[in-house]
Amino acid sequence: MPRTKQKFDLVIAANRLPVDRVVDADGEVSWRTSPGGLVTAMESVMRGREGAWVGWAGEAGEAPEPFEQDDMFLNPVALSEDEVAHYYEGFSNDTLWPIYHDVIVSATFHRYWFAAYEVVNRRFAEAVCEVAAKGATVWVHDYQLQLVPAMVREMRPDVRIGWFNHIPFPPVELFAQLPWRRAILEGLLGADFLGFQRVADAQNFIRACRQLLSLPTKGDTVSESRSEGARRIRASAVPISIDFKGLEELAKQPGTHARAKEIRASLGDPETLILGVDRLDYTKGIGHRIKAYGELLEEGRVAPPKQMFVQVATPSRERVDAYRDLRAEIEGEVGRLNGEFSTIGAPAVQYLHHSYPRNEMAALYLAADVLLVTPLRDGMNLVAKEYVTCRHDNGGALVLSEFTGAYHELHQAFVCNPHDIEGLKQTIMRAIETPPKEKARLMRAMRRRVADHDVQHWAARFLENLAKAPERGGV
Ligand code: ADQ
Repeated sequence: MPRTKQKFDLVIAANRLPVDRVVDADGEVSWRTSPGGLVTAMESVMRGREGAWVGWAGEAGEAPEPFEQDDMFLNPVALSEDEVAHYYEGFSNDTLWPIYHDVIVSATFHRYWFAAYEVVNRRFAEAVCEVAAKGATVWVHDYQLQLVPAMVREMRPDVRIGWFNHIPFPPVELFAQLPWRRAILEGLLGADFLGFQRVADAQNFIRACRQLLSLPTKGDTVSESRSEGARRIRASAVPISIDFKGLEELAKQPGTHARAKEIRASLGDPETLILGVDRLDYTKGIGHRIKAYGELLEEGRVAPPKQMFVQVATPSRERVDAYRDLRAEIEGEVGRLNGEFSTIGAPAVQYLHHSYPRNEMAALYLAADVLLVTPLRDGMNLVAKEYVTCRHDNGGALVLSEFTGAYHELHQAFVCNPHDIEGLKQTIMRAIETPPKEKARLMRAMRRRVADHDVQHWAARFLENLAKAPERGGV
């Protein structure tokens, strides 16, 4: 039985709905829109259209009834406890995530995880079809939903289907390890347009279709013939961004400036405040960064309280073994450095395992003289873009790994290879020591790039490409 008769021209499908459930003191349940970039981007494209969002509400068990929130229709998908463990923590985060991030940790393969992934993807596809108007545009997000495009196409050949990958797409040599590689490629080929963060990601996908499915490819398109006729599918780079205007505005508020000052003061007004902000994930290169910083401390090239290092590590995926191990490893190393190099009132590494509201993040960015972004592999890395957006004073310096999507846009960063500890140490020192005038020039150029290519531009560009596929979109 369909739970709703309402139909929409634009349907978004993502693992999570853009809302969090909140229960007030009287036990009253309500929903709060989560302040992500994706929501802002979707708000901009949904203006003037009838839009719906399909996703999981974040708690195992029965799904809430469809509801409206901030002018968006939300169609929740249910996940049982087992499905959360097998589809989400298992296949998505312990099979696909490592394979798609260069196998930094080894991937785990279980047939029953993939079985759950298929079941859940079908449930998402059905929830999409339930709310899609005739000829609607369907935009599927990310690696958790790679089978959805073909499933939707099978049920609803009338709709236009796009998929965007927020994470890298691996080289075929790594992708080929997946026992379910064929099913995944065929799932994705149900789309009209596939968007990736980097040109290399799109090329990896095209190469996988050619080598593993023996399909003809030409430039950025793959040709596929089914009984219903031949189709051409386009795959290209549409790098994601952030809400530049919204975040810059927040960073300009006097309250944010006052808080940034307060943060510096509470750290003893160091000469240089160095910051790291990441989800606690093994892809982010937090260990490499701490190793490099530890050696700089040992060599006396940095020392508290003159240089202070703040590492914010957001709790993440704590039920997956590799993440528990990583946390223990990072916290052990931070403890060792603090035992050795802290002085009373001045820790060598100030480590914060918390989530913060957006205004606190903006204040941290404003307070930091150097931001360290050192992933071993990262689809884009929005933290880098957020930092330059907040630096409307043209202050600060960005150290950026060449293994991020952001590296392909932010050419004026202090670029590093995080595996090269010696090189990373030198880059950190350069970021600290480069004269402010030169740093301001670099920052200005990076800010221009993000301002011109914000998240609203990204969403419009994706939809334009989807509308024109298999031809190129003009935006
Ligand atoms: P993530 O791997 O989560 O995203 P990232 O792009 O850096 O990585 O985004 C993290 C977001 O979380 C940022 O908006 C940041 O401000 C926020 N955040 C981090 N720490 C926080 C904290 N302690 N408190 C509050 N907020 C915090 C995936 C891919 C990326 C890709 C994005 C978007 O892995 O490569 O850039 O999707 O496509």
